[in-house]
Amino acid sequence: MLSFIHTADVHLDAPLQALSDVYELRQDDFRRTMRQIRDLVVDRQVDFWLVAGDLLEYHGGRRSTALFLRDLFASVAPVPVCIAPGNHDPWRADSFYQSLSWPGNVYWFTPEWGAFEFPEKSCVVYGWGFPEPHFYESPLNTFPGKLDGYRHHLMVLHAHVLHGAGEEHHPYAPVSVQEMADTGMDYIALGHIHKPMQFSHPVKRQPFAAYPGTPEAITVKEEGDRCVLYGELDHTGKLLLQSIPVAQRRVSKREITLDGAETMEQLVERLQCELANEPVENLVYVTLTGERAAHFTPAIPVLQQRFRHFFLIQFRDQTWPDVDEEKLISEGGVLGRWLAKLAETEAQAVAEEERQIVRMARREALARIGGNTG
Ligand SMILES: [Mn+2]
Repeated sequence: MLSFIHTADVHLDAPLQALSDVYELRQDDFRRTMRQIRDLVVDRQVDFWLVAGDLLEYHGGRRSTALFLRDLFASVAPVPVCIAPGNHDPWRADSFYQSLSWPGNVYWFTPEWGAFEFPEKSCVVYGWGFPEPHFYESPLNTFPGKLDGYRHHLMVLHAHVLHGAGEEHHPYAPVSVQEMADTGMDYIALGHIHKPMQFSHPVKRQPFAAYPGTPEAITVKEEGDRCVLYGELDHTGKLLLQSIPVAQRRVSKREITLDGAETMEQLVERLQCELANEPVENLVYVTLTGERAAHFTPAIPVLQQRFRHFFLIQFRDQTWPDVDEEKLISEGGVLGRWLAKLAETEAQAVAEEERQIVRMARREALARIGGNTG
């Protein structure tokens, strides 16, 4: 049996401007998550730690963070740490990947295909790394093939797995599921896509490649549990994959309607009620939505202040005022004609999707008319 921990897309030292004053605290979270992954590697006594790129940013990555990684990787020795650079951390002469001296258990993949042999485990780990932030071809075009005489074959690769037609010119190493299957790997540890995803082998009908997703949320889109993958490969090549949550904090996106609130006090009370069960350590993104009294515009700075006990909370106002649409339309002014046109378009919409878009436009129009441009 062979086992591994698969990590990707940690994006240490990424320029996350939206975090403003909690940026360094988040960087501390990211490093803590890396330490937690290290503990999994040690506690589960895995054979490999596979890191599929976008680990430490090429632009803005700090020497101290590189030193942190060096010490962290040294602490799992002799477990091999196999790293394939991605588009955010390409294999460049002036990157810390090349300028720092790394412990002997760290194996770097480069723009020349690499194959590290571990005879005592009867395993080869193959990999390739980005030379530049963009790479328009499939790196698998130049894969030299499997080595003979080994039972297990693993690959580490930062790449964009193609899903449909028209994506062939993707700038981040586009590869197809068929190309991956043709390599004959038991498992391909992928990086790049921040959403967890597994790919089934077209013949064997079992997972053989996967994106673990970000282990700690980078953007507001990365909600809920964030994980690394633990994998076990038995002697017949059967693969077991398990997601293990590791994130320090979760992103929580909330849509909250004003529900008739027309004073700040009523609104704060409503939000207190809605957010009562929200853990304070989360990154909370609240969108205020629904109709509101035309005379009342929520004061966002007041909300930010009143809910500052959250680690991070951001409010966005997408409410629309209860302006009298029919009255405006009957008066026939420019605003009335705008609303009449939108109502007509909505009535004529054939597809539900089209209707949704027109409704969004109508809300936007009402918000502008009500003087709130969000
Ligand atoms: Mn990437």
